[in-house]
Amino acid sequence: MKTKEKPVVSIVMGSDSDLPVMKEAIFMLEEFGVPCEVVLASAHRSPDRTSSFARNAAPRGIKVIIAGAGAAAHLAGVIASQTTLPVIGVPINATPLNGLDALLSTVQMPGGIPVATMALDSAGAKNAALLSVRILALNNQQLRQKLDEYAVRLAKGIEEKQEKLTWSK
Ligand code: RP5
Repeated sequence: MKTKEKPVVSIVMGSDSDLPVMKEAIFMLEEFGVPCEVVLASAHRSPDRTSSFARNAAPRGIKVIIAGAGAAAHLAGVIASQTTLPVIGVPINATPLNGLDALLSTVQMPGGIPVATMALDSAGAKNAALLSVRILALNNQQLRQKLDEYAVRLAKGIEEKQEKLTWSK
């Protein structure tokens, strides 16, 4: 998938079966007006494509990489080993191990190769996008403002829920 604007965030997925989860990251980046691209590359099934993607991301102007994968999820780590861009990993529940396999494979990187590992599944995909925005906002005042407004909306949402809250013993 390509956008009209030059993408600054790459959302990489190990399989098209990861899209229902990773679309949360796409939606969130759209909400913040951050142009992204969506790339299919598998650490195990297409290692050359993954390597080529990782090595060419920075020269193409990509600033942050989000990598979502399930099973023995080495995608984020393999990408992080071939770029100095920040890499955010989203572990996905895709096997009978309920995502524990992907979580451990993504989070437990050896010292020297960092991967910022998010929560499993949709919350992780959403937070990966928000973390990308926070990184980009370090030198983008407009994005910082949008993050502040987003935080206000979150807080208001809780207050509204409080108003509607009913309970009985
Ligand atoms: C991983 O294996 C993918 O990221 C996906 O989560 C999982 C299953 O892939 P499919 O068999 O659905 O293509 O590489």
